[in-house]
Amino acid sequence: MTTAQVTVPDIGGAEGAEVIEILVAVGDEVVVDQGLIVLESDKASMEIPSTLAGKVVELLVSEGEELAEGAPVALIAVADGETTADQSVGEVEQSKLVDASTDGSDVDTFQPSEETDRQPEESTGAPRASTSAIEQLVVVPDIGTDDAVELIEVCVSAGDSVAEGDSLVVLESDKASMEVPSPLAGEVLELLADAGTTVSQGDKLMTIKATVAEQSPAPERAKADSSSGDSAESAPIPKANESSTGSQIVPSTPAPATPTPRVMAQSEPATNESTSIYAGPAVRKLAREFGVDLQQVNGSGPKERVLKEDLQQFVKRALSSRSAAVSSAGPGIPAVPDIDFSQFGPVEVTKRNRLEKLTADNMQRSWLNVPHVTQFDQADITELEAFRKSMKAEAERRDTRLTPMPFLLKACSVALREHPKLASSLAAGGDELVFKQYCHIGMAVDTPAGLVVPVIRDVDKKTVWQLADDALTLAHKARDRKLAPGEMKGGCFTISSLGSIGGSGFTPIVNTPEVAILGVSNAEMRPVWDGESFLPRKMLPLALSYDHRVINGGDGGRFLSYLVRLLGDIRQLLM
Ligand code: CAO
Repeated sequence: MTTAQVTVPDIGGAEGAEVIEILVAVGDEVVVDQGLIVLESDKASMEIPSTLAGKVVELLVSEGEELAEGAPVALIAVADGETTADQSVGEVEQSKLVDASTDGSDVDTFQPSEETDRQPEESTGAPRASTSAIEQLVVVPDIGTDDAVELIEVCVSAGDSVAEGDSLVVLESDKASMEVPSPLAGEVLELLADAGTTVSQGDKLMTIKATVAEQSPAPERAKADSSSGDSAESAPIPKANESSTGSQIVPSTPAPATPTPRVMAQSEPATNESTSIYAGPAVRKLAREFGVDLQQVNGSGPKERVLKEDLQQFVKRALSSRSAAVSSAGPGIPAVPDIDFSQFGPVEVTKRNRLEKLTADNMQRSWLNVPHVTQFDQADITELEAFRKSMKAEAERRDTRLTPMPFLLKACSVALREHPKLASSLAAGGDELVFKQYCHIGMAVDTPAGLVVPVIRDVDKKTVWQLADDALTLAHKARDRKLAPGEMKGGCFTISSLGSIGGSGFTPIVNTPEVAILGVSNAEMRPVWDGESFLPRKMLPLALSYDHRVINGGDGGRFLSYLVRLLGDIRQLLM
């Protein structure tokens, strides 16, 4: 019994190919040409067959490992006298191939003749070669049917350089779709078939100017010394390599090349989840590396073929939605799945600006951290409105605008003075409450760029006219994007007024680290029962949202009722 090593043969120039599958286990009996492992490069996947018959003694590779030509694959124990260099000559088979080229005529061009049969080579040494160029016609291979099939994609253009194994075209029958790989490396000279046409076996696809290696006699392979029991290396020689090397084996007028098609998808039930989608080997490899299930990726290529760009987009989207979820939602909060809406109809995607993204983060942080409660009430502002309107001329004379906002600001400052908890903030991880001896109130402003909240300072110390000026100035600055960062800081409480926009009510989100916010909706005339009759009154809907960790229902209710009273009789603001 002798132990011999099987090594990786010439794999068509691939610098490193990944072991994606190990097909045998230690102790298995293998025969010559039986697949040992499957390698995948960015160009093709290929099975590395055993060059020896015997028992697998040791596997020298593991899945995921990158191998290059000459790397040891397995140790095989062979019966004495069985190990011959001739037996060790094997072929690399493209994995997942349809065996469409069993007919010798298909591959005549690349099959060594008796006279030109490759001599056994030394160890893993590739044949020494020089180069020359020939023009090669590529035709449709045996595709397992006599019927014409559709050419659904031409993957190359004239002038493109292709490596052996690169996809040239994609064909589709009613049973399966398959890639036709380039049987040789070279430059595409001319395309002879268009996408959308139907083709049959033997039809011309394209011509490729091939750069072929002219093989010079290889040195004799060192034979295993079976009597001494030493290990001997044997490197299988890939069929793919034969196809592109050796001037002896390329006729002066080359016969058409009939590459072996690679099945991409079959209409029959798929045995593994990724076989029922259209994708080339490079895309499949990439998908495996990223752990992406190709079933989830929408293909934008012909016949929904998954392209590399589709995969990149998918990964990009998955990463951004995940990082957004982790950064703003924290661990443990499941991310909302990222949906490709184009699967339902046409879409247009626009970038969100910085302000919008910042607002989104702030909102989500607040929503997730603060247990919100919202209370509703209505203030009778009939008198306030009458007074406000009576002061319009004066407002114009002062070059300002007297909307309900300055009255709301003033009323809130008075209500906050009476109920300071509503202007407090939580600190020290919830152990302390900070009461502020100032009264700065934020005012939400709707701008074309997004929502901003400038802060009006010392509201309690200002007159209604001053507050009207401040509100007007800050709203203009916000819309002109001229607010300084300091003008948006330090608020104790926020007013968000949608009154001029409309709506009868909404639940605002607390602007943390504040603990309460007032939502103001559209004031309307309503019939109000005074105990004897219905009276037409201008009613202002108010909604108070608060942080229930700090403000309980009683606090909120008392604050809101007090505010309603103040707005109902603004003379109290003087008290
Ligand atoms: N009910 C009825 N009318 C109202 C009203 C209310 N609650 N509030 C304001 N109005 C009236 C004003 O009186 C004014 O009319 P007149 O000129 O006849 O007096 C008109 O609506 C327009 O007011 P305005 O919006 O220009 O001024 P404002 O002081 O009321 O509001 C501002 C200023 C900056 C708060 C407001 O323009 C704004 O941007 N609001 C949106 C805030 C927002 O988006 N909040 C949501 C945040 S959460 O997504």
